[in-house]
Amino acid sequence: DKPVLALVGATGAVGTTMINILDSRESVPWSEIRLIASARSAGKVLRVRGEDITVLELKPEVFDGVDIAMFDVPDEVSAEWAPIAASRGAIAVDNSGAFRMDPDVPLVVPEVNPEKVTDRPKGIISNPNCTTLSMMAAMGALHREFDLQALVVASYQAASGAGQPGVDQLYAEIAAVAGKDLGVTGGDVAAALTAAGVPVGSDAGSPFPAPLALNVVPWAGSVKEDGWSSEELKVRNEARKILGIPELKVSATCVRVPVVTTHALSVHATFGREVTVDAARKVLAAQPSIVLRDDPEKGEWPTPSEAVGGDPTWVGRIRQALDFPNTLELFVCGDNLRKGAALNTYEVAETVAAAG
Ligand code: 2RA
Repeated sequence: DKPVLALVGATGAVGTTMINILDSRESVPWSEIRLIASARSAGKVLRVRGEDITVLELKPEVFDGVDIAMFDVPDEVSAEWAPIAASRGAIAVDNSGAFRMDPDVPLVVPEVNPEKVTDRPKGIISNPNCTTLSMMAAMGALHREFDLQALVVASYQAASGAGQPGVDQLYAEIAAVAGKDLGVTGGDVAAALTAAGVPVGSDAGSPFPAPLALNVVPWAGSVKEDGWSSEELKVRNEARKILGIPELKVSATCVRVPVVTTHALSVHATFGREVTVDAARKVLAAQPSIVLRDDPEKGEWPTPSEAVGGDPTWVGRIRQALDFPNTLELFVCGDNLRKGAALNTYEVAETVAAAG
């Protein structure tokens, strides 16, 4: 019999993208798709693959008969409910941060470590953070060929990484400054936002600690030791776990930019084996989930606005670092709601289903 799939968090930003992905699949391996959300959203009717489905309230019984339950909910909701789903016999594929670094929970990117889906003692599989995930297909392919040793990464993260509130905030900020001549300096954006009644800073209720319109903010996530952000540590720890290189040297700086959706990363990658730009291009071009867009003379490189809404990771600006042997510079763009979240979660669910 075909398995039963559940989607927990069906009405959120990632849940909505998940339904788009289900709709766009030519065929699906599920006998039933169950939509689950908090009491507030329960009872809503959503159309999935041409069928109206009523959203069920998150309760232990809704997992009865479910084979695979995808979770797109906050960390604390996953921490409580993924084990409940597992205790009811479902395999939970969780997109929160609750279990990613748990040694008994695999952290899976199907292009990199699909074999890990069967190694799940807790009945839970984790999906990586969207920032890490945006570069994993590319780095996994390059690692297989050239033996990755070190990564220095700067992210350019979109507002929707902070969910629907992040999207709403960026649009409100853009509306507040649009059509205004703030002068050659760009003026005092914070003052312009405050004057327009748009909150500035976390204390005022913005998902961002500083104005994002006409600005970049070198911060994402929460404060960790020694000045690091949680987001930067996730890039390091998750990259090591997914690639299976516990000693991988990683240093990241995570930056929020005024882009609605699609994270970009500037990557400085050092390899143990000799690598050339041509060899790297060949490896990347052979990956079905990667679009190579790398012809600077023709003005071709990846940008978030081209990558958004699609499944592939876009890679370009591949250069041999001038002063670092066996080191490449590259620029990667990936839709943080699709491959960065919903798509990878769904691909993990498909991989679990295919593994039986
Ligand atoms: C962000 N990576 O972009 C986070 C979301 N998971 O804020």
